[in-house]
Amino acid sequence: MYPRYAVVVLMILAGCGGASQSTPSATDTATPSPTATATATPSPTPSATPTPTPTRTPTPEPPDTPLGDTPLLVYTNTDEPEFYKPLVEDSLDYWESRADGLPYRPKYELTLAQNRADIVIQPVDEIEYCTSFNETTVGCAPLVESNDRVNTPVTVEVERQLDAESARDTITHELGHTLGLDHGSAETYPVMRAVSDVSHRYLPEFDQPNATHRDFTFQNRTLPVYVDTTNTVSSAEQGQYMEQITHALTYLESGADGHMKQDVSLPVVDNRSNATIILKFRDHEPTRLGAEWKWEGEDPDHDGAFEYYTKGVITIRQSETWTIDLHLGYALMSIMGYEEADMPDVFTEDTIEDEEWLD
Ligand SMILES: [Ca+2]
Ligand SMILES: [Ca+2]
Repeated sequence: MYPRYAVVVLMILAGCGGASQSTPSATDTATPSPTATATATPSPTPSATPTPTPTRTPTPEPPDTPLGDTPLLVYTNTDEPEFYKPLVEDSLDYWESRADGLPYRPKYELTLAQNRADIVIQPVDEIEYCTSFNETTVGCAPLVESNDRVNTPVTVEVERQLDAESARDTITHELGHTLGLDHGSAETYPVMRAVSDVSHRYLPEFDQPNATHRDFTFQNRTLPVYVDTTNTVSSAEQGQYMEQITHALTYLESGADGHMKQDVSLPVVDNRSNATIILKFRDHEPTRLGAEWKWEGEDPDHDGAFEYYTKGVITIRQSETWTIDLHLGYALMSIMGYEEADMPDVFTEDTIEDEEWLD
């Protein structure tokens, strides 16, 4: 989602022309006449007081834009100039080439001198404040309208984790706000849409440990299980299946003979949408015997790997009902992040004889 605009700081530009006050020069003193008789000392003749020359007050020329005269100088405050420079150039070109329909005409120039900048492009780890912002906000800039007078530089924030295309679109969108465009302009300028899909790039400093490197692949230790036997298990078999399933779940909940490193809770639930684990059954195929599992997860650091799982789906294909608990236990421990070497032997022995295990 794009941001809304932030508060514009208004400043009155006061004219400060006016005459300066001259100090009159010292008065001359008349020399007394050299006669013995006292004569009246003539009054000193005051010198003329200079007339101050009024300074002409120039009529200020209005600046080309509320941000100042063009070209507006744009500085990007980043240690990744090679990433941002082409994106910023694209964004500036976008608006320069559409100047005719804009509230005022922009002309831009990149600068390497931050102290001369009219506009600073500022990549940030996170947008921390913006009008109407929320956690999905990826950019922020002030809305600068034609009659505004603003303190420059104005800052255009963009989240660093955006990939090149999303960063460019976001910078373009935010520059649109500095040109006085709000989200109502989206019909003419689609880039001004309030909400847009964005993509992220992987930045090593934001890396979080992947699920496969954590002790437990889920965030929560309670994994509700939904058993889906629709069209696959006859009502006559339901009891046997549930006995096997319950055996596997309670075995893991009780620690799997010391092999579980965490306390887990695996309640069976009636509602599929409440479940973290979905258990399904399929007909036995000779080449696909046993359990298959897959998972979904979240990738908050955008490195292409899940940091934690949110859902697991286990499908069991078996010819022997009595092996369901073994297949299920193995699949569950695998989804939770356990290697085979860390599982109880009964799950991994070549010849499964669990008649004794299930008692
Ligand atoms: Ca990671
Ligand atoms: Ca990740």
